[in-house]
Amino acid sequence: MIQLHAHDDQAVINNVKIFNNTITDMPRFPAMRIIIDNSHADWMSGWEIKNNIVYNCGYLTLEPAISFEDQVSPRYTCPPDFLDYNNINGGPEGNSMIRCAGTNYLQAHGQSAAPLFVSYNEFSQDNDLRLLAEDSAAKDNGVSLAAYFTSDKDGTSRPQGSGWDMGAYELIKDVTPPSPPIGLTVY
Ligand SMILES: [Ca+2]
Repeated sequence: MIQLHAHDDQAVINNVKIFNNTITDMPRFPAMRIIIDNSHADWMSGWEIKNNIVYNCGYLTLEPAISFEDQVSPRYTCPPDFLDYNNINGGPEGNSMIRCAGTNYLQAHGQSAAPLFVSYNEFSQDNDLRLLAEDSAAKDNGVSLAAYFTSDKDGTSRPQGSGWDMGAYELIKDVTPPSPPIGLTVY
């Protein structure tokens, strides 16, 4: 879980960037939880949360996948473009919602289908969370963050294919041509 908590009048949390993470298997808790209970109105200046995959986090209808909580009162609305291009799917037990001070928040360019990983079993330590070529949720659906970085967790340069992938790994296209047929008899 990524949790940030601003809890006194000196605490302002600005310019937080959460980019291209893959977060899985935290059912019953949000993958990201941001809490404010101070008096600053400008606490979210410069925030960007983009290109992340959040899968099987949150809890059914009860706990969102990403939660922004204002414990004083709902004094703000989430800015319209700071949280976008994320692939959020509830998976077996989780939730796909983003909640901002009690209101559900919809991304302009979000993806809600389940990402297809190379291997995945719930709670397994052996999962390979790279994308399968058949994936259509996260592959090529991200936004360019080249102003900040241009490679993935493995060092592969981004983008590959037609666009940035969501999540920690950029799918490397298989460009090897098929082998010629052998043993072929022409009649
Ligand atoms: Ca790509």
